Amino acid sequence: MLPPRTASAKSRWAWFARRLGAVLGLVAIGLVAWLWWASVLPGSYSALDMGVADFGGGPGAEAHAAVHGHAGTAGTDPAANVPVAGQTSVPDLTVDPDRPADVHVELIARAERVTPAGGEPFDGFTLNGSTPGPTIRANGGQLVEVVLRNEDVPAGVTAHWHGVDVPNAMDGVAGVTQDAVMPGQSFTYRFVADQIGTFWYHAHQASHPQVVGGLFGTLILDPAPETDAATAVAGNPTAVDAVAAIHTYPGGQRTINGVLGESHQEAAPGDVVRVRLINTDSTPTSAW
Ligand SMILES: [Cu+2]
Repeated sequence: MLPPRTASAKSRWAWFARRLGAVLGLVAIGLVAWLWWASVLPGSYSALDMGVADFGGGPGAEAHAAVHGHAGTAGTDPAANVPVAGQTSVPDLTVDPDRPADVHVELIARAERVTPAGGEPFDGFTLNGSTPGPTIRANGGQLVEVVLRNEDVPAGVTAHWHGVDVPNAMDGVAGVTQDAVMPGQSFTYRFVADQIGTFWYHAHQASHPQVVGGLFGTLILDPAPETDAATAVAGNPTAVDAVAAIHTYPGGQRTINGVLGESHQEAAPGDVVRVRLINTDSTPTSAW
């Protein structure tokens, strides 16, 4: 639209100035909107795609960056895994490889149709054919060795020991402390049970679908028989030691140890009952 022909030169100039201001304002808003949009997180993200390596600024960082000059595959390319003075590579943070295992467990991860007891089937995951996976038990001071084999979980798997301080290479964080264990591969976890208590383990690769879908189990670390803690437990005998892993499977199926609804634990009057309650969901839960 043009300014009215009868308008004076001055008002014509004001008319153009107003429109120019409006156009520049729109351009500025568009630029800000584009910058905002370009800065948001990507629509998809894979933990396998490690992006640009950040070597920090500590001693040897520049040499390390030079050795691992390529981004994104540090630790996966044996030729690039060259030790640098003053630095320790995560895969080297392990327990003594020569120490024999006290507890040895094999876990086989599969993608399959799962029907929890009393529930509805869904496309989920199992460890050794069931979910939850087997309960792993060890005594304080024992070396726990778990071989995790991925039979056919397409996205790959890992095992993370929830709440347990393990050597960093054993922490099971795909893309950070190890690569995901892809179908046909295996990874051996070894750690010493230095903490006593009730823990659990779960997949830490594509964690949301995998943990919800069944890749988890419980880990019970008991006091070593000769310790004060063991004496305290012995002095207060526990007649029943029950594990209650609470988990919500797809479709909102609330379970205890993989079974829908109420679970009952028998005990005689006067018995001391220990219930190891584990919430394996990522939301708070009520228990009574
Ligand atoms: Cu966890």
